[in-house]
Amino acid sequence: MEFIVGDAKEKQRLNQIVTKKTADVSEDDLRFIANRIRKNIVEMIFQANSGHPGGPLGLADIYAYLYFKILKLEGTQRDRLLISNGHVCAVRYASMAVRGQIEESELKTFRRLGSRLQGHPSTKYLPEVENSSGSLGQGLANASGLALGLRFQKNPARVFLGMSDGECQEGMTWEAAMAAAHNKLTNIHPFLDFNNIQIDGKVENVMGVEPLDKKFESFGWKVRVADGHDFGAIESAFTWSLQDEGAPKMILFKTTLGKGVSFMEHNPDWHGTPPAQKDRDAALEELSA
Ligand SMILES: Cc1ncc(C[n+]2csc(CCOP(=O)(O)OP(=O)(O)O)c2C)c(N)n1
Repeated sequence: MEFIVGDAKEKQRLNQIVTKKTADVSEDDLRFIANRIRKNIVEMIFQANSGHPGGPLGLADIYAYLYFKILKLEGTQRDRLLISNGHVCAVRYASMAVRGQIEESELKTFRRLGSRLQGHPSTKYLPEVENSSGSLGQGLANASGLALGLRFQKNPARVFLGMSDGECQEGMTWEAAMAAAHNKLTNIHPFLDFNNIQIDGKVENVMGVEPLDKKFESFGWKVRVADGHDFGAIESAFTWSLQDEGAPKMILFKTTLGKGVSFMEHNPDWHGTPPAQKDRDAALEELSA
């Protein structure tokens, strides 16, 4: 496997982890995986000179957990992972590469014409992403429709969905929330990137969405708020979400935009700005420390 960033020692460690049984993947392994995902995110966006580093870096711990502890990726009963906040797809592609679903070298094609790894995910180019997205606010409706269809077909596949706080400003999210509760969808497992940042600044200043927990509860959902950088909290949140309690469940993951790269953390400027050479060097140095 050719790496786009990282050394032979890392390659050896990754090879060991990838061959482990899911139950044997440790918290230390997950930290290593999340770090590799972060390095790939920085490098691929730098090489493309275009993309969104902030959200993906903030989601790396959750995606490391999903790809190495939860997701079954093969067959008709495979888990479906959809992304509603399509602009964060670098974290998805980087996770797929670290898991071995695609080659890490393919990350170099991110955002290029004709690449499978478009700047917003497209099933036309890469069917593994399960849904095309980029227009915010559609994911919960996509996932709910898919979950209903699977239920009709008596297919036990689980539908995971990445969402964001910024896109809760979209009305369609709330129509879907109403429909999911009405249909008692317990085979959808949405998790929301609750970093209080969007394209133009803090969500609370652009158009506040709080209290998100109470809003989803009032639509008939069960809600849990969890630390999106604590693997213990991530594990117990997904374990909770996967228990059928007769109503859809929403995980609100508190995350830090830009997590792991100190000068990007909490800074909305890094929502959609690629790192320049000096930023890329500083970021990779920090992630390699
Ligand atoms: C329907 C729609 N309106 C506007 C946009 C432009 N847009 C792209 S990202 C973004 C901010 C979304 O907020 P969030 O997902 O919370 O951002 P992040 O946490 O990743 O910084 C906006 C408004 C869009 N992609 N789709």
